[in-house]
Amino acid sequence: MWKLMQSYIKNDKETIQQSIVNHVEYTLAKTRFDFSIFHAYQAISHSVRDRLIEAFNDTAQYFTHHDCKRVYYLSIEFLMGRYLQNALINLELEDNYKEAVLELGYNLESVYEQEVDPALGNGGLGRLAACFLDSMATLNLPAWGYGIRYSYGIFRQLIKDGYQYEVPDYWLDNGNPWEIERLDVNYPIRFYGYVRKIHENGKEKSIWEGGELVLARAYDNPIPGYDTYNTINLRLWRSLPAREFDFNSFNQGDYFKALEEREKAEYITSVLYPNDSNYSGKELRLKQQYLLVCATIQDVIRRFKKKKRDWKELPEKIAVQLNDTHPAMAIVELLRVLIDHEGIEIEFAWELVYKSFSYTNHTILPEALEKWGIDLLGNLLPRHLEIVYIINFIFLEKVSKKFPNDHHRLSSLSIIEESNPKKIRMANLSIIGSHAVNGVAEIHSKLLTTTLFKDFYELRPKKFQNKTNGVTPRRWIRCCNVQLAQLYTEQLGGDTWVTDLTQVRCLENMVEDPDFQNNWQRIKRQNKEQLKWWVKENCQIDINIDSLFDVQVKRLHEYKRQFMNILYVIHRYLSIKKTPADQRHAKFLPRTIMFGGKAAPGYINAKRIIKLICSVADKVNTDSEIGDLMKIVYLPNYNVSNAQIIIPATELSQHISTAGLEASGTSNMKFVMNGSLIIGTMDGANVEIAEEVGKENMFIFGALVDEIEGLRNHMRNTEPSQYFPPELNEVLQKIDEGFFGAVDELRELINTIRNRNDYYLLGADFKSYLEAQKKVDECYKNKSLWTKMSIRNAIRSSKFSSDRTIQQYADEIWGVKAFQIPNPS
Ligand code: 26Y
Repeated sequence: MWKLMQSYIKNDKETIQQSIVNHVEYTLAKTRFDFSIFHAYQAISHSVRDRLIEAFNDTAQYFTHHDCKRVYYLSIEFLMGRYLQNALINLELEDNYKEAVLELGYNLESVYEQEVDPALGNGGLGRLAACFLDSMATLNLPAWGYGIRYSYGIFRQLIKDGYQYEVPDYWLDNGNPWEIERLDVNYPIRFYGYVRKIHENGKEKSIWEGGELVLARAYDNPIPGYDTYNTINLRLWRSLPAREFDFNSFNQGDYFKALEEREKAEYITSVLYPNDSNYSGKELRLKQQYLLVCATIQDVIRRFKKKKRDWKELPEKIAVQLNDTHPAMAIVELLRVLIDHEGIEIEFAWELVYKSFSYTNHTILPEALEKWGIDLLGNLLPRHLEIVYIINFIFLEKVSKKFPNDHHRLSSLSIIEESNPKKIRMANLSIIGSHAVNGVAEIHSKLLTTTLFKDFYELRPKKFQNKTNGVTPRRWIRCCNVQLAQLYTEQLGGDTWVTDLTQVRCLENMVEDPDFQNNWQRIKRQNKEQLKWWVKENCQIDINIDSLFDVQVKRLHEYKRQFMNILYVIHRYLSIKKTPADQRHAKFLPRTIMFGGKAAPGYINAKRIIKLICSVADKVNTDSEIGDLMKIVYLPNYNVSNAQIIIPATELSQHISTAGLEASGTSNMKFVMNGSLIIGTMDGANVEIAEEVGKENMFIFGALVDEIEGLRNHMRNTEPSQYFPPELNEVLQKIDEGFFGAVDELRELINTIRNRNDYYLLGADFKSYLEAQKKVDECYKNKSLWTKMSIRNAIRSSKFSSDRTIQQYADEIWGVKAFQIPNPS
């Protein structure tokens, strides 16, 4: 019988201090009489980790004892951000530590700053996985995340002379107090080799052998839930040389060569690919994917087999969620293990597989869809290629029964693209191998069924679902906006809103309350002060605290249209210049326009957009006629920690993608929760935000998704100078004349929208963007109106809690129930 032991750890101030000091002395081997803030951070983290580990072990035991169905969330990226504050808040120990640490001579907030950001992700998809872990822990779901422990996370971005420089992010330099290295959890991973066929009991058997072996070692990262003792796990794999020695090379005396070969194994998990929009079929990337998948499936099966049971129970005991197609080889890998190692008949094995898997799509951009060349795949994973062909054959047979002689349909549904060379379409494999497929916002899920996956939808309409994204209110309100959190707690008479965000809706009756409005404004102002300080420190620019803080932070991409934003900024600048000096302050409201985000290292146009923004910033910020009417800032190295400062300080945030192209967006949700107003298009989750907060509380503009095709045709058939509004032509001409310098590269940039190839329709949306901006200015003049709109945005945003999202996944896709471990204290 499972029994909960009394917790060994006390959380009074003295015990906490003792544990910190012990770690200083015995873990770090530093003297307890004099230690730096960095060592304080390390010792505090170890002390918090001790508290996590108890709960972590108990939770694992509890799940095993109850033999619950488990969820495995597979993702090639987890963009976790800093741990310490989040862990303390989820354990409800922040106040205890604050006091304890202060007496030891340190301010806890400064200690937080010591932590490097574990940035094992690019952007939206990786951060979503991190929010989901927090919600799965908080909702007491028996869930684990599986990913890769890259030695280098996303690069650190430096901006020099208006150009982006990429610096490697060796985040493990100072060790990682949060992880638990599992020396005893190592799985062999094979690459290359060949498939040998043998006959056993009249049946053909496939044996994959030869090639190279490496090991995947587990590193566990405890994830505490909020207001629960449950603590789940993020298991990250690191590649290591296999233990077997290559005796041949050693015996032939080529000792160093043999060692060199071994060292190569470590390279597999060394670096995160910094591209999130343009697929390129690199072998190393496929090795990373396979390592994740192969180690995870071995781990999952080992856990399933701990108890003696029938294979038919597999889908009742496991649910595997694929975060996009990156881990989709798991489908083939599980099938391979079942048929080749466990000797299960393929039809039955296949049923077990697709009932266990589900797949989330995050983009409809064709250039981001994964397709592996069959040569590359067949060379690295020969048995998997065979199995893909078998899956495809069985699947297409069924299709042709339903749609005889429909070759067009068959070729669009096929896993194999009949190009030269042939390619494996990972999205098709993922759909065929899953019982549920979902998009990440209503409009995106709808587009999947009507465009990209139309043929699949016609085949199995019930497979397709929507799960609108969400973000965790723990990190994105409670941690990053402490004062707003306090206000909510005071007003609602408790902090249960942190796990039930729908409660803040009750504050609707406070919208008109002048005291509440004042508090609201005071909090925003303090957050603005903090950002002002950050900007001074990191960009050496003084910004006007009374100006409107206007922010666009996200990965640089043409479809996200940072380009359109800066073109508008130029227009605004030119308009100020044209206005007589004595009328400028009456006519224009001061604005601070901030941009931030990384460009993929090889994405030339994205880098040109950064250059344009910085060139305009240079010109405007040093123009004495402008003064503090306008400042432009490029916030360097946008990441999770900076976002926690930027988002609460923002008054207007921009989500202005061409309709149909942003699957969801998640920062839009974070901004709204923190009382920012949105200027945006009817795209991604903006559409649902408008439903929740009311269109009248946003600045919506631009073409709708059904208008895009018509506009593109119009654009291709019209002279750009005629189809562009005059304001845009003027701006483009200024850039062309060299008004902002860097003529050659900026001309290349503007040529991407001239010459009838304005694919992202900046020209078509520019006019309505100008009008929306005008409304922003009018509205900001009326402080009380703006404040009311801001409050309404925040208190109507509860739909976008990832708790809601995860509950829907649990009920409608995974079929898992909560198991809450009783609190021992
Ligand atoms: C294959 C490779 C080039 C690749 C690597 C990373 C392709 C895509 C990605 C990442 C995509 C991503 O982050 N997508 C974003 O996912 C968010 C979470 O669902 C969405 O909110 C956002 O709209 C979408 O762009």
